Amino acid sequence: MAGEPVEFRALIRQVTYAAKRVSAELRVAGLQGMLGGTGRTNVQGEAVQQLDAYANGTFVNNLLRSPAISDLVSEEMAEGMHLAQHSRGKYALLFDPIDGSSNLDANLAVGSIFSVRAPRDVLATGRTQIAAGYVMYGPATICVLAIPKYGVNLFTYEPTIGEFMFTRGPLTMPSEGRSYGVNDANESGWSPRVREFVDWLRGPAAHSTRYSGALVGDFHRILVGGGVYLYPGDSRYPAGKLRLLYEGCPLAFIAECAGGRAVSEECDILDIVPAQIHQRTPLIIGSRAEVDRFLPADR
Ligand code: AHM
Ligand code: MG
Repeated sequence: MAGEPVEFRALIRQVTYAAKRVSAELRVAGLQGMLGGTGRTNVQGEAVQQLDAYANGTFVNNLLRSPAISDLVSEEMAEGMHLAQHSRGKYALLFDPIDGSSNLDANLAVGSIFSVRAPRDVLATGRTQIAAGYVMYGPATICVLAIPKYGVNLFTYEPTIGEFMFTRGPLTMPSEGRSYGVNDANESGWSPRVREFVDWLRGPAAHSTRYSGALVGDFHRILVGGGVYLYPGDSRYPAGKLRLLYEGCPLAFIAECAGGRAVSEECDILDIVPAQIHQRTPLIIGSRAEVDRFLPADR
């Protein structure tokens, strides 16, 4: 990132600093009474966990320090936040502070997802993203960062010195894989096309099921090993469950940067023009072979 503007490097530093604080809190949350819910629901009607609130506050407080950031959009905030004191900031940061919150109480992997845009592009297509990444809090805390000029690179957190160290990259997603991830309890509410696709994955394509309940973990498995993750529309969530701006778009940007693909049930995720900040989308993401089979690229 040596050639990037100093403001961009400062922004990434603030994001990774917030992630280090979250990583530290996750490690002791069970000892600090920080597991379990807050008793509140967020704008999406989902129960807010104590760690969702902690992580959101940690990201916001750190990002407020960066004059480069003029706008924040978070899964945990009903409205976007415009920082009048940084109105000349070049960037908007859109983020999901804790992805996979239902894994928290079971001490399973969770993540944070982020997307960097110009402030004027918050409601433009995902192709306008400047960079995107995620942090996965698993056995190791890792950060995957996609910047078109450098590709997709992986950094591992070294807690004894408190730094994310370059580990490998640029990463290329395998063109096909052997596993798929979907919540098959929703099968009765899927469209015939989704059912047919999952039948193909289970049958002729002989994929194994791998579904952890945290998109970041399931996507990361596919980034390194190939395959496909899907959360299609169903009868409970006709427009899909996942959010376009801070889940679908950043992961689609990373997938494309690594040679993979991400689609809704109609088009490429990065071609969708968002109507509002908490918009949901179906998401089918992963290796080209599987995603092209679901929605041919030349359709
Ligand atoms: P969250 O950001 O509120 O945790 O919701 C997103 C999560 C994804 O990480 C995960 O893939 C999906 O929701 C799991 O949903 P379900 O429990 O319906 O399978
Ligand atoms: Mg999420």
